[in-house]
Amino acid sequence: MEMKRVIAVLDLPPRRASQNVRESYEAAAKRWDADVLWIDEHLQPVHPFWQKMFVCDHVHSKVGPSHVLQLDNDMLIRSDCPSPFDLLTPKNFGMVAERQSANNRIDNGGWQQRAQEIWAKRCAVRPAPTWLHPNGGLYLYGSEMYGPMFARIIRHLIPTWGASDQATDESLIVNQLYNDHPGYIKFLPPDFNVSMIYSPAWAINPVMQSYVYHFVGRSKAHIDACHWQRRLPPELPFPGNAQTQELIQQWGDDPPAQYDIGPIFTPQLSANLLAINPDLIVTGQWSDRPYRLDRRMLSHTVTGSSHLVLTRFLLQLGINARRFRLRVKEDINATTQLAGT
Ligand SMILES: [Mn+2]
Repeated sequence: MEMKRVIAVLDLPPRRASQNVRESYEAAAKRWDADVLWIDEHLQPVHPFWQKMFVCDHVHSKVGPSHVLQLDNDMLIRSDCPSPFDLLTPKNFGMVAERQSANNRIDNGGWQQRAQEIWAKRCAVRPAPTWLHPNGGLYLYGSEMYGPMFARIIRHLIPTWGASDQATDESLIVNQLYNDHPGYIKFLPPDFNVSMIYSPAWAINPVMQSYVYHFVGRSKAHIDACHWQRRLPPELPFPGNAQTQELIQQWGDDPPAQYDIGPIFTPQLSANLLAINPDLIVTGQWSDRPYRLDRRMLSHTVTGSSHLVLTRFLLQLGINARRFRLRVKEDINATTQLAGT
């Protein structure tokens, strides 16, 4: 028999989940053959970061051995999001990397390193490598395999006086995982937990451009306005882009695997196409030779600022830039290079 699948959500006052969050989780559970367990009473009289460590055992004792998707209550799941339960077995511990913004440090230092080292010292374990730091909104694990690991984390509660600083749950979990089950840490695609604090342009747009949004910190203000249900035809993050409308008409139910936008300028067309076609690869052409450039690039050529157009274009695609391929045209005689193929 297949193991039970449970979406477990700590939903504590005073910050209960809003209506659209509830509906999007319930709809996802239905599609994924899972149950949602809303935990609306405190599991222990400790900080909510520490209560996250008690969720595994709570689910196990209420439901039995389960494949658990532990979610924060400030996320939205788009109605076409595939099942993360199908991507990993219950023996794996699945999470999404905290590292999500090219404007932040992407080396192995920074506050994550400091946080993991401080918690490692407090708990007398080895600190996990910085780049393993997860975004704490989503964890996917089997309750049987990881119950004992969470129990070992909970043993640190009293000796550390229940400290709740330094990315508490993320650091505690990643350090313990690294010490106990290093071979079982698996990263889900970033689509499964896109931090809205690192994607401010996505946060204020009501049309979701990926599968799971996490409204961290200040970005929570935008959660109520966000549309998790896809419509027919699909809503566009940039509805004013006529070229997208034409392509949607043309493609119908059968979009191509790849589409070329020609010279890179503004991101609206690419952003639209990538947002509504989760498997589409978009290609585009770039050159820093003035005579190869789109006419709209004239002022950037004159002012020597053409690099800003490319940088901005890629940044605005967010994590969907993974599905963008840059064609670089060096000059008239050079062969077209298609990166990644
Ligand atoms: Mn959260």
